[in-house]
Amino acid sequence: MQVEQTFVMVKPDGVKRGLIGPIITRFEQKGFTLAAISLRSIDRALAERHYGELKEKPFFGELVSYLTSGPVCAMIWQGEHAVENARSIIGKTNPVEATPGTIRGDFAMDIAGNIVHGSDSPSSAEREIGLFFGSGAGAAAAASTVPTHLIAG
Ligand code: IDP
Repeated sequence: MQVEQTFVMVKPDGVKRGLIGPIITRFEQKGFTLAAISLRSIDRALAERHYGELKEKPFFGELVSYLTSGPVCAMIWQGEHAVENARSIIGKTNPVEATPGTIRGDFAMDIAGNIVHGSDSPSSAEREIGLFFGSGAGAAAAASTVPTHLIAG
């Protein structure tokens, strides 16, 4: 079986509120393996590329400002059906609709501050892992027996 990877990011409000630990715990409890982690700031160019699909949305400017408002915690998590399993424990985009027991259902109130991101498909995961960790990082992390800890500016 090929291990699937997904890209997960604790957004600035999640970092500010001290939720990196509880979010990591949820992923570990579910059965995921942490493959890489990086606490870092991101600039507008990276935020715009990450959310490029949403650039026509009326909230795009607000979204980019939100994402660049403080450090984020970028992670690669791996395991079976990693993308779908991550989306399932993260919960719906709008915390109002997110079921209690999901991360957004338990920790967030508002769609503009929904504290965590998870890739929506395996191809998005590959693209986002490349954007945040560099191309080839996913394969290198998958081949490693210990998490790859990366510190970036
Ligand atoms: P997802 O994060 O659940 O995959 P997307 O539709 O890809 O959902 O939206 C990306 C992010 O854009 C959301 O997580 C949220 O932070 C933000 N967002 C989505 N819709 C709105 C909105 O109506 N107002 C403000 N921000 C929004």
